[in-house]
Amino acid sequence: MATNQPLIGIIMGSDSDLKIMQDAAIILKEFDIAFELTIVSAHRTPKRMMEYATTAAGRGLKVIIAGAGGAAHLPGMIASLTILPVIGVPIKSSNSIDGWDSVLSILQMPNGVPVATVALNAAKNAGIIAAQIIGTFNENISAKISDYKSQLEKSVLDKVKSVANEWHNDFDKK
Ligand code: RP5
Repeated sequence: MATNQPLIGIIMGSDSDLKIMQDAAIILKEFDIAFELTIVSAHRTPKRMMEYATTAAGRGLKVIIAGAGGAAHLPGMIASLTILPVIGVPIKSSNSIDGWDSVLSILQMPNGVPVATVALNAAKNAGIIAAQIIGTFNENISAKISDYKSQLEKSVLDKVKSVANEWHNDFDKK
């Protein structure tokens, strides 16, 4: 990408979330999209959370990816404080009972304050959605997403071939 200005903010409630949230960063690097990554805790640093959310759009961010576990209030509170789209990543963390607590805390937002919630621990998918949003106004990025999807398709079709070679399947004889 031509600019180093971060377009996506990746935030998480604790450094213990990083092993999951780094997947968002890795895929954004693959797409060559500038991002910033930091810890913002809704419960332990509420003033920092307020400042982060209320300055995000003005600092040039276009999307925020927020991950948290357990009583996972960070994505929803960030969404309440900014006009930017917020993608929530529920994390099965040390204080999470089984992951459902994180999923429901992030998913069940009230009308008017949505958080686009991905699957449990699915930070990679959060990164892909964020890239797709950037791709709506950046042709360079949308071309990269298109290539990524073609690669996904090819990798499955390669597996189809190898399965067909080993196992009889009329569907693949055409
Ligand atoms: C949440 O509590 C964080 O997002 C993290 O998932 C969880 C546990 O945090 P630590 O106790 O590991 O710092 O707020």
